[in-house]
Amino acid sequence: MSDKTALITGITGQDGSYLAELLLSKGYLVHGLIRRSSTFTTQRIDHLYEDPHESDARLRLHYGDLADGSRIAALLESIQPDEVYHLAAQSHVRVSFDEPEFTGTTTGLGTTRLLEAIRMTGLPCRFYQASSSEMFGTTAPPQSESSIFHPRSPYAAAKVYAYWITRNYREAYGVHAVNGILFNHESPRRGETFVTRKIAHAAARIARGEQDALHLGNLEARRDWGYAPEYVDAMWRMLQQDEPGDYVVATGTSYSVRDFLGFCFEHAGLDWEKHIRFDERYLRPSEVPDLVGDASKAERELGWKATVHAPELARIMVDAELAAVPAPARERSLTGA
Ligand code: NAP
Ligand code: G4F
Repeated sequence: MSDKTALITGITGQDGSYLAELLLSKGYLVHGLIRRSSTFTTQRIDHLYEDPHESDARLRLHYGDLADGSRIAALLESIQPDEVYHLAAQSHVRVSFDEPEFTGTTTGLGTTRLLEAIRMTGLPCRFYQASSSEMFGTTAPPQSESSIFHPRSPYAAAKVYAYWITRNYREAYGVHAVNGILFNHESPRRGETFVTRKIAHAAARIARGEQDALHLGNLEARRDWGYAPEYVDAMWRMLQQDEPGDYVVATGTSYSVRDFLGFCFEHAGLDWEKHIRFDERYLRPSEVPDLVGDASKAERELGWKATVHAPELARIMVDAELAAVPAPARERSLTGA
């Protein structure tokens, strides 16, 4: 068991919740940064809750926001983490076209605020940056650590900036900072407006007779979809290396949105073609057509390899939706996300 201390930004998100579970299971003291909100946002980590009045609580939450550099520095000073996993971001590509400036200041500059706080406090902590396969954009697959970036959205442009500022703090100041270039990874905890969760949720509702149609955009885009719990293990492995580096994390297989629809609806006993409607509001001004990762460096150096691929992932996600208490339709058609 480890006696290390970690700080996770984005602990209330999909990846943050799985990473918190993983680190707690390894004996870490886990601190999480959460945003103040008028309603609770901790649903994904409620099962990990420990009474903060108990002195041996291993999970501790702190209010803070990526826009607030002085708060981040004060937290680092008091927590003194050995490892910082920076996962917080405005993470929705389609939304980033509506909110490009906000996406830049959180997804891009948020990384600088954390790295600068590490530099100013002089902490010898290790730093993980949640980089993204979106950075490759239109670069032809398979994409690896040496592939060229061609960002196709404000989100991807912000992630390219964050990738390079992470490398810069490594080269300029010797910070043990790594980029995990993760391809799409999904789970039953995936945000409800990402396409896999949207499809799995609708398939379960249609199977139960609670709705009839699902509106989607581009069905031809291809993604390399993996299983989120496996991907947070790769993050941890990266920070255990003696030398910091950058790693692609992916399954190496790609399927179209149309394929994923087929996997989910077939598993729910449905013919997807009877239920899908096109809605142009879900199209992006510029699209990323085809992502397939080459994760051979991660396999070689981290001993990491994906085992769950899209067909099994679809079954996991639909089963979780079918087992869940029926919930309202979650398609946010007013927003186009
Ligand atoms: P997610 O579910 O959208 O979670 C994002 C997290 O960031 C949430 O905890 C959110 O808090 C927090 N956050 C957003 N803005 C913030 C702010 N201004 N200050 C503080 N916290 C803020 O994302 P995810 O799927 O877990 O992804 C984790 C990271 O990996 C993100 O950086 C994402 O861009 C990146 N990534 C994801 C994938 C993927 O396929 N999932 C692939 C590559 C890279 P609230 O709960 O309050 O909203
Ligand atoms: O599920 P998506 O919204 O994920 P996207 O854009 O690939 O981004 C996700 O993965 C990135 C890694 O490559 C992360 F960095 C990022 O944070 C996020 O987690 O869309 C997947 C594909 C797109 O091509 C989109 O155009 O599905 C297509 N799509 C078709 N109809 C739709 C819809 N996407 C959404 N969200 N909603 C639709 O109705």
